[in-house]
Amino acid sequence: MAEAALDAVQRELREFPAAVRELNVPLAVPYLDQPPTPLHFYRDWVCPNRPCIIRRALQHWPALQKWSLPYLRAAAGSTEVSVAVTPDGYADAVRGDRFVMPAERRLPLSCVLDVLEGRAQHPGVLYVQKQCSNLPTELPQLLSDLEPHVPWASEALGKMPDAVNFWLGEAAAVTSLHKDHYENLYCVVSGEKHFLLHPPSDRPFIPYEMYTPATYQLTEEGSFKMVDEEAMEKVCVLFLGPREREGSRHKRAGVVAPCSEKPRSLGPPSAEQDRVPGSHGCIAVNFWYDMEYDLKYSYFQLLDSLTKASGLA
Ligand SMILES: O=C(O)CCC(=O)C(=O)O
Repeated sequence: MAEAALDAVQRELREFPAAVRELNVPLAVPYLDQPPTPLHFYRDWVCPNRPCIIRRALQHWPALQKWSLPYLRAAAGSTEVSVAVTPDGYADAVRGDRFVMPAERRLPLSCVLDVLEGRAQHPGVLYVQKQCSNLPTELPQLLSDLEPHVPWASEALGKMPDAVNFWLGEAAAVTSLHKDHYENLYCVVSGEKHFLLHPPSDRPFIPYEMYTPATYQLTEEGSFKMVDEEAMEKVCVLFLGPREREGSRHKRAGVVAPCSEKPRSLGPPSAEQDRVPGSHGCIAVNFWYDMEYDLKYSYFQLLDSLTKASGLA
């Protein structure tokens, strides 16, 4: 009897992602030709947890005309920034039985620009990506090139952003599958970013596992060592690498392919994000607005608990 109940729960969970996608997850992320009003933004995108790509949303930002690698060098070249350095471009990624965080270097922005422009070499792959409002804290001289928030989003959400982050990296720098508890307005100022998004309803097919945390250390000779973070507890990480996606369980499900990609974007994913590769030297800023911990969040937690309890993923 208990086994029959477990089978039934697992069957429901397996069928759930496809049912949700059929009901309201479009295969491609829709484009808007202009920024929405706060009301439309909230009603059509935030409330139903739908990502969108908004064209012509940043036209009035001086950054859109100004920001290039030479401009960043002139405006902030001597400023030290935190740079994530990895051997292969994957920060916060699963490697074997470890969850590995990048080595963090403080480097003048000009060093990163030298590498991006091919004037110098640095071991590993560089990514300026510290997600603690690194734009105002590390590069305040760039702030006058953009707005401090996205007014129609702030009005829709009834709050100001918690963090404004600056992203600049090599093409090989890829952000791994993860989920943030934020509404994310991601603004690509120069270059291209590809986001692959999973709706939260895909949870039954997205495996979370416990991994020992470790950090890359960059040695004097320029090689990388993986060092365990002994003081840290094991971390629960979702991991869906290319190999796992090919795995039979996911293949059978037929639903784990991410739903879309967004090359140049401004919109709230409200969703799990898959790998995020960008073009070489892509310059982006994103605004994180704290999300509402409403009934949708609780339903997601229930889905998460049922998925774990039934041993599905
Ligand atoms: O641009 C990236 O590499 C990742 C962006 C991201 O993870 C985020 O906006 O939360």
